[in-house]
This record gives sequence, C-alpha cells and structure tokens, in this order.
Amino acid sequence: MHPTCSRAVIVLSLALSLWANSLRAEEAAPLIRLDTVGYLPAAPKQASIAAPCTNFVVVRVADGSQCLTGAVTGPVLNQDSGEQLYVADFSALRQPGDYRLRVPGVGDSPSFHVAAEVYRQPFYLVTRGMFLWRCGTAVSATNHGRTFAHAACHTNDAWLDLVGGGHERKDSTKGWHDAGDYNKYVVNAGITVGSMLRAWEDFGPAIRRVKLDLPESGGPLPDFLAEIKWETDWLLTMQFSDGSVSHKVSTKRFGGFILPEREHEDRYFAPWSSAATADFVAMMAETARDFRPYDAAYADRCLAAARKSYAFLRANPANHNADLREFSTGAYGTRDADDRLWAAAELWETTGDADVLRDLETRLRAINVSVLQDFDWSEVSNLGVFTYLLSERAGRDEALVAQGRTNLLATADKIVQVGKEHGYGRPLGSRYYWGCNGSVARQALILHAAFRISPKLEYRDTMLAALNHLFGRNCHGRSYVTGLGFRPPLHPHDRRSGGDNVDEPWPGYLVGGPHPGPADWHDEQADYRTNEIAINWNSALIYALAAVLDASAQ
Ligand code: 9MR
Ligand code: ZN
Repeated sequence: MHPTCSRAVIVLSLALSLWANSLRAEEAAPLIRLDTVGYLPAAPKQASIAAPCTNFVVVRVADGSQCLTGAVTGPVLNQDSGEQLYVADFSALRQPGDYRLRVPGVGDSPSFHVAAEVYRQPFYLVTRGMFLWRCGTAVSATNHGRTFAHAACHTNDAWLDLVGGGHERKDSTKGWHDAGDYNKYVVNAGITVGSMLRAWEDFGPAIRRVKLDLPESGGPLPDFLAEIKWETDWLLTMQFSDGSVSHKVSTKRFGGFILPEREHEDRYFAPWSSAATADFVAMMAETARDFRPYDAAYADRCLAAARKSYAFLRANPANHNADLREFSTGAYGTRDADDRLWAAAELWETTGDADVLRDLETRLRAINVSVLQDFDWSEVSNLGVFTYLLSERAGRDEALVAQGRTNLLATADKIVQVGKEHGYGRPLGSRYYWGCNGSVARQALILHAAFRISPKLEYRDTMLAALNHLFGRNCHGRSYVTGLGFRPPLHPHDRRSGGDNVDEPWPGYLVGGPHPGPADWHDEQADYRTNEIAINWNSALIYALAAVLDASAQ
C-alpha cells in the first residue's frame, strides 16, 4: 500500500473508532435511573443506582442549590438484570420544581419535575396519540415545534371478497390504525376501548379537565369520548347482518414504511371470529351506557348492536377462530371464553338483564372469579370481573362477589409485593414478553379496582411505581414513551415515523418493551418485537396517567 494511502487509512480508522466510541458513550445507560418525567409532590420518590455509592444530594436545576441530602441503601442484587443496585429515597422532596439527583462518585441524573400537574401533559400527549392514529382522515399535531401530519388515508375500506360478498366494497372507514402498521383489528380494539372506557368511568371528572384539541372539541361530547367514538364508529361497520363480527380489516401483507395515504393496497374484511364478536358486544354495551348522557341516539344504536351480536353468540356457543389464511398481517388469535365473560358483564351492567346475569355468573364460577396479575388483548376476563365486582346493580350472587373481592385484593397485594421486591420497582416483576410495557401500565386497572374496594395507599403507590419505571427507572435509564422524558425512543417501529421527513418520531407512544430479558430492548425501527407501538399499550398508559391526573385525589 502506498504510504500516503496507508496514512489515510490509519486516520480514517482512527476517526471511525473515535466516532464509534462517542456513539457508544452516548448510548451507555445513565447510572442513576429514575422517573425522568417526574413525580407528584406527595408521591414516593426513589432512584435505582447501578454503581457503588454512599449518599445523594437533590439539587435544583435553576441554581444548583442543594435541597435534600441522604444516604443510599444497598446494594441489592436485582435478579432479572443481574445488577447490584443502590436505592436513593428522596420522598421527602415535596416542593414543586425542577431537580437532579447528584450522587458523589457517580454523577448527576437527568432532570425531573415535581409538580401536582406533572402527569397532565403526558396524559394529553399519550391520548393525542390516539387521535394521531385515526384512519380515514387527515391528522396533524405540533409538538416541540415539529409538525406531525398525514393526509386522509384508507378511504376505500374495505373489500368483501373474503366474507362472501363478492368483489364489492362496504364502508369500513374511520377507526385507529392498530400500531406501527395501518390495519384495524377488532380484538385489539377490545382491550383498548375497554381500558379507555374504564378510565372514563373511574376518572371521568379529572379526564374532562384536560382539553384534547380535537376537531370535535366544543361539540356535545366530552373530548375523550369523541376520540373513542372515532373507533366505535368504525367498529359498528364490522358487524355483519347476522350479528357476527369481522375479525379485522387488513391488507393481505404488511405494507412498507410510507405515510398511510400512500398505501393503496386493497384492504379486506376478514371472516368473523367469536372473540371479536364478544369483544364487540362488550365495547358496544359499555359505549351505550357511557355515551347515553350526551348522545342517546348513539347509545341506542350501540346497545341494539350489542344485543344483536350477543344473541348471535348465544346461538353459536362454540369457540370460532377466523379463517385468516389469506393474510400474513396481525392474527390476534385467541379463544373466546374470557371475551364472552366480558361481553356478558358489560351487557348486564348496561341493561340489568337477569338472563345475561345468569350467563355471566356461570362464566365467573367457571374461572372461580380469578383475577389475573397482568393482562392484554388475549385475556380480557379481568375487565368483566371488575365490572361485576364494582357494579352497583342488585341481584348479584353475594358469595361470588365475596370470592371475587378476595381474589382481587390478593392479586393486588401480590402486585404490590412484586413491585417492592424489584430493583426498579417494576410491579410486573421479571415477566418480559412482547408488549410487557403495556402490561406494566395496565396493572393500574387492577390496582385501582382493588383501591375502590379497599383504599390502601400502597395500591396508589404501586401505580405510580409503574409510571416511574416506564419513564426511566429501568435498566436503560430512559423513557419508553416517544416525545416524553429522558432519551425517549427515537426509532420506534411506526410506519408514519419512518415514512415522514421529520427527524423525530410521532409523539405520545409507549413502545412494547424489552424481552426476553430486561436489557433486550433496541431503539431500532426494525425491531418490531420490542420497539413497536400499539393502541392497546397506549390505552393502558392512558388509564395509568388518568389515575394520577388529579393529585388532590391522592
Ligand atoms: O401485541 C401482539 C403480541 O402479543 C403478539 O405476540 C404479536 C405476535 O403475534 O403480535 C402483537 O400484535 C401486533 C399485531 O399482530 C399487528 N400489529 C402490531 C401489533 C404489535 O406488535
Ligand atoms: Zn388509514
């Protein structure tokens, strides 16, 4: 090699290695891991520190002044990550402001807020995420000076070819895109709408105080319900004339990373499934009662749709999975027992129908009114169990209610315990799977249901711990929500974020989270297993944030 040339190679490789080092340095997780969004004034406040240390100082961002000092505890081995972790408890910090945690010998943490409204803007952003997922219309939002927008998309939904309708179209526009992909799936709508309506029923007054700046704002519906209606309007199009419900509207294959209005592949109604039909009943029954005060005609329409599909299910009691062989997009295949239980619970709660109550209680007995520690789209029995246990209707089997309450409290206590034992306060412990971040957030539904029958502070504290974890008290030391907190995901598996020209991802989205181990999260667009976003996970975070919106209710 020519000497000049070899010198050039050396210089180049030196430059490359420096660049690689700086990249690595930038990618190293901060060693002080805490909620980088922030804390309510009266909330417990803890950081996990992954380096030897003895004491900590809380400093004000504004002037560097010290406002609290303390000794750390530990180290304790965190089983799932294998790290020796120290804990700084700075719960005594109650004064609103912007702070950092300084740990001598380790460094400064990312900054965080303490404020009564600390979760208000996150709630706004994450709920606006649902608006930005709207299909069939143009959407636009500005965050931190950047505008995220797309034109009206998928306005031709959808073809009936695969459901015996010939090469014809029937309207199935509106709804939310499911996730990083643009398809629309009824089963995943189930847990999503179910979690959001539960939030409305549990925290409606606090939610109403947050203006969502929707096209419908100022109209007859509260903003939050107007957003949900975009989805339920679409769901109504998924019901066939016999009462069965199509499993999804989808392209046959996943499309590319382009904005949705550029996707022109044919989209088809999939055949019916009993799980989708049951979830439809539950959602429509719940929508009917929650919308009734604002739009009685819509409530009537939803209730009629729910009754019709419920009658279909009673006449067709066997589990029926949709034939999806034409598709390679999301399957959301699931057995229907839990969905049927949820359907009966919501229809009974809305109507008080004794026959539906009998069906419900038979199903509750079959599962011993058990309450699961975590749940997502494939396991919705908890939603039905909570509706039953928290109902004010007469006529329930009191022994069953007592059993259910005992189970609920035992599960909530277990979640509290698991969170306490985890090095990052993660109430899901060491369970890591596809979408586990959503399940961490969704534990707030269980904890709040328990809180309603036994108002223990530790149920609230564990909900907050779940938020702390998702916003940075985790082994990455980063926020898992786009546009929020410290070093949030920049490359989520999201076709809009990958298909526009904006240098940041669309904001307000919780990524699925690490698995199979806590360190296995990669902020890369290609990593759909850990870095995708989805309506069901966001809905859980919406619930968890709604639960703590109103700090005065703590
Ligand atoms: O959330 C779903 C997860 O539980 C499954 O394990 C996974 C594989 O079937 O699918 C996930 O759902 C995806 C869906 O199938 C298509 N849209 C994106 C969803 C989130 O990754
Ligand atoms: Zn669309």
